Amino acid sequence: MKKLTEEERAQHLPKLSGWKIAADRDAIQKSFQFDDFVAAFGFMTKVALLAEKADHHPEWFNVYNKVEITLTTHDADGLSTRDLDLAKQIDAL
Ligand code: H2B
Repeated sequence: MKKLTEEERAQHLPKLSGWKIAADRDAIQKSFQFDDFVAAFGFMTKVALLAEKADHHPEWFNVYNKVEITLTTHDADGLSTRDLDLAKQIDAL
């Protein structure tokens, strides 16, 4: 797995809605808010199934109705196309 080049970042990252580059590492992050815990956990369950299928897993934090997701590729020590793909799939849920 290769890290995204500067050209790839410039081309693809602006197209992702709501995903921000992390301040302290080479990763993208987005916060999601739901009506309640059941809705948040239902979303996490769907993301977990996508992640397992893609063999690419999020780092995430949940409290009640809020889910914060960080995507990075550990095998590449930074952002790769796998993160872009998973971000798009998450946004399509
Ligand atoms: N998830 C993420 N986010 N980055 C990885 O590099 C990664 C992963 N690697 N899920 C996969 C699993 C790897 O460890 C397994 C062995 O395929």
